Amino acid sequence: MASSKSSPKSTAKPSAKAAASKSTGKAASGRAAKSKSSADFTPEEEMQAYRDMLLIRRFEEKAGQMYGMGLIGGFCHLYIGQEAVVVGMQGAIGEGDQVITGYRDHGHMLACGMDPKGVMSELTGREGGYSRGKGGSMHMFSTDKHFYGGHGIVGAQVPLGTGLAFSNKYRGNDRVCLAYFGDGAANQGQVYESFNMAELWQLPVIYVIENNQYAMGTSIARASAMTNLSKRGDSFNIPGAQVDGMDVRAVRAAGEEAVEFCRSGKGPYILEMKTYRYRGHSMSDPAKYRAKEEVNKMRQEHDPIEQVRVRLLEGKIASEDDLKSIDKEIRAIVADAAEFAQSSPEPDPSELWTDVLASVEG
Ligand SMILES: Cc1ncc(C[n+]2csc(CCOP(=O)(O)OP(=O)(O)O)c2C)c(N)n1
Ligand SMILES: [Mg+2]
Repeated sequence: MASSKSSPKSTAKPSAKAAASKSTGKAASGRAAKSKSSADFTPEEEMQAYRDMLLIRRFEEKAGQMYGMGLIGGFCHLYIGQEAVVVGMQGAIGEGDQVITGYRDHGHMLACGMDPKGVMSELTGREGGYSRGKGGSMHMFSTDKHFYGGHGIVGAQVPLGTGLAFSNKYRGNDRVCLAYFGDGAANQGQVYESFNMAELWQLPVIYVIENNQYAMGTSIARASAMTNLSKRGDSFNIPGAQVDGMDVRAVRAAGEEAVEFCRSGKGPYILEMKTYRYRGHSMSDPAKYRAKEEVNKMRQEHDPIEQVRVRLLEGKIASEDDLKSIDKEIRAIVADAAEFAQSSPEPDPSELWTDVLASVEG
């Protein structure tokens, strides 16, 4: 359902206590009242964005730590640095809209409102995980939260997301699908087959390209003949925009425009989010292909969470103490998730035979 944009901009500044009481341990998915100009956030929206991005950051830091301790096996791709993209986009969509992405997916799940305990225990391969411990980092789903994975094959989620948009159109609901993929995936053939069909059939899909500048160890400049990814839909007549993906307000504003376009039946839209990942491609990547100074510069000058923190403090929306207590509260949520993920039992061997085939009703 389209988010309401008619609510007047609130001037009330929430107390840290009021803001703290909103915490559920899940990043908020639906949105309440929105500011008039979507590039501006109300104080409540700033607080919520801060909280939602911080939950993802702290969760990922903990996952990295647990991986280092041998508690998480297999692949694990952290989202640290890119938090503003999912939090901003989640603020632009409404209840029932779908999300699908690749393997760098923990942030997307938390932004969709999935339980940190269920995500963390999937990482540790335990029964309490979203795929009952059988999927791991790259294979988690929650149809309740309209999250469709979690896909390890680069670009595979793009035709699947296009299919979700097709189902929306076929069923005549007004839902929009966000199909996220990376700058590396943007060079995949299946992406362009999807673009063609989406435009031909005017499907309600937003292709959110998370351009974090690297595909494993290869920079976009080395791998792409045309680096303005927002124009990759030109030959299909799909409109696109480049967005500062480190600024949650810019992301939500661009997201709202794209959502309005798609929901009104005008077909697909491309958003290129210019973002950056602070960690290596996966936990086994020492990231020797880029200078430490490059990473430090992004962290110091463009960090998405720090930007909101400064606005909260300078606008006197929150004090240092308020922010410290939010951090403490979020660390506790993540610690609980980590504890649950280590105490949940491993799946029973009989589970090897379940969830292999799906039964289709009717
Ligand atoms: C079809 C396919 N080819 C290659 C790989 C190996 N691979 C995994 S991630 C990756 C890089 C993708 O980079 P990008 O799309 O920019 O996403 P990011 O990791 O930066 O989020 C590659 C080549 C794969 N998983 N699937
Ligand atoms: Mg990339």
